[in-house]
Amino acid sequence: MDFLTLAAHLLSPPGSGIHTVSNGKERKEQLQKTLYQSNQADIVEQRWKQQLKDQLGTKNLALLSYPCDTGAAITRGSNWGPLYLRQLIQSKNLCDLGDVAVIPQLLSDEDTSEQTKQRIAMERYPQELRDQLPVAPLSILKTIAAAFFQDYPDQPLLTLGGDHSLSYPIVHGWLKRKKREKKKLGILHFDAHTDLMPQRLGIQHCFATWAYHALAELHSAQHLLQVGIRSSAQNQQYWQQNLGLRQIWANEFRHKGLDWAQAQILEHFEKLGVQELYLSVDIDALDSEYASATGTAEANGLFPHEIIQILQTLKASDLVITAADLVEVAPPLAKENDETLSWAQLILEQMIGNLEA
Ligand SMILES: [Mn+2]
Repeated sequence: MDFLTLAAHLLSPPGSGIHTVSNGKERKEQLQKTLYQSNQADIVEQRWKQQLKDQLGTKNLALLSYPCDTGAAITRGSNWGPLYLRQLIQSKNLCDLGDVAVIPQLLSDEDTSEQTKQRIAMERYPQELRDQLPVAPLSILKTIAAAFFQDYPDQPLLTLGGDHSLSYPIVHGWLKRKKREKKKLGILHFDAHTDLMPQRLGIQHCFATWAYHALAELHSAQHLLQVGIRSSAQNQQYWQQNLGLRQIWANEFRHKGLDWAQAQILEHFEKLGVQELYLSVDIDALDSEYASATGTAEANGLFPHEIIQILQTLKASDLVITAADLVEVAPPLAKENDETLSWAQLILEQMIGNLEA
């Protein structure tokens, strides 16, 4: 099935991915008024689909929202990330793919019973497509991402999360399509955590495992570079020796400085001959002083300007970022005078600057 056909069944207009009837609908209506000058469902749907048709296949940045945190644990709330972040993006000429239409009690189809899948398909999909379409959020994302990169390989994609589990399905689709062009590919990953577990409590695909699964699909483990790590059951040596990837931990970053870190990142990817990068930014890479509205905030992290400057340096280099995500921003966890969203906005603007041609 092509992307547009899938989008009609698996995505919904920006803001509508969290099913709200009365509670919590104000922000959705506000966003849709801003984007489509209406909050009437049928008009919003019509204008969203028209814009999609006009913008798909151009070089305009495609934006996908994943309003789901079922893949997280500890403290939730990042399902509201996209609705808040979308409102902060000023950039014109976006190709807004909309929201993954989320059933918040589910994660992956493989973890969902046949009975449940059938019941949801009956509710959501036309009869002829019921046994073909996924129902759980991560599985929907995997199908959508694969179709997007297949149909529009030259259009950059930014995904707003949501919890970090979203990165694997996107990276999977990105790698699969780009490998066909024999491109040399790498992943740059900012995070306080490694996300390198093969599984967590028996769940294969969740926020703590995405990088492990992405690693297996890269040309070699060295093609994944993690920056900002500081909360891990194992030390740096363990990860680098056992899995073979490259990490820059937050303490080393602080000790040796931003200029050192920038040079390391550039040199590392250049030495491998990497041409295109996937960028994943977990907001908890930032020090908890700057990012407390997130599920697992950690002290002693990076400063916003450090991430921004690294991205500016990349922009000036030959390394091109063609897909990216910003994850784990959880607005409901914000305390009084919290500035997480302002810092996230600054980083997001730089990310968009990197992705736009
Ligand atoms: Mn993470």
